[in-house]
Amino acid sequence: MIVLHHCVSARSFRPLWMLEELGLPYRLRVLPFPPRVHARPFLDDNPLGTVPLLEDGATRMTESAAMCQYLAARHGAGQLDVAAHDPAYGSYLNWLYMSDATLTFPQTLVLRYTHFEPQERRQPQVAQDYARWFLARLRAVDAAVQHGEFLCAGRFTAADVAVAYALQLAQHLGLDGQFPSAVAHYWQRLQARPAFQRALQAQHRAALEQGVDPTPSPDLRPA
Ligand SMILES: N[C@@H](CCC(=O)N[C@@H](CS)C(=O)NCC(=O)O)C(=O)O
Repeated sequence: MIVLHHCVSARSFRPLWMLEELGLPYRLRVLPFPPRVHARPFLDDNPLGTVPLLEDGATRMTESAAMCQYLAARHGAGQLDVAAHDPAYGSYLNWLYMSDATLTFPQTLVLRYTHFEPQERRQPQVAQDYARWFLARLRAVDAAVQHGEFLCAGRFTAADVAVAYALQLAQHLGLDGQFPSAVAHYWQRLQARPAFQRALQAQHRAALEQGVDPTPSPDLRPA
């Protein structure tokens, strides 16, 4: 049984949505955010204290985009994967890696320096600069979805799941109003997928059952 350690609407939403898309059995362990403060024993499972942590037998992974690639390749029966011999393979990998390194990363600075740091350590200029940086990087997504429904291979793949989390986070940060219209439509199409909706419901239900605040992690504000 795959075990996914998760915080509500954190990057671990990527593998959660993948598990729902692929219809795989899994156990969802919801942790309060951030686990390194509110769930100290989790540091024994993942010394980084970050989510996601995915356990699949002896396999343990801590990078969300890599998990999307792994689940598609190992458990997807070709469904959400792009094979190495496919002409779209390079593009597929590029989107997977871009999803976190280029699209989510700048937003974490926005979140941190607007909301998570104590008042005296907040940096509005840093937040503004990295919000602009993220929106500029969205040009790549915009160009890709101007003429196609999905990012690569002419179909929905794990790369769409990985990139979508950057759009989801941007929505929590209130940046979605600045999405170019093709990106806004792409984001709407993704949210309409039944597996996306099931993943939202699964995290809410599991949080309540496990006594964790179901507020999305990016919306939490330290006291
Ligand atoms: N590159 C990693 C980043 C993991 C990460 O930083 N996760 C955040 C949640 S989105 C986290 O757990 N933060 C808590 C902390 O840094 O203590 C990935 O894509 O999975």
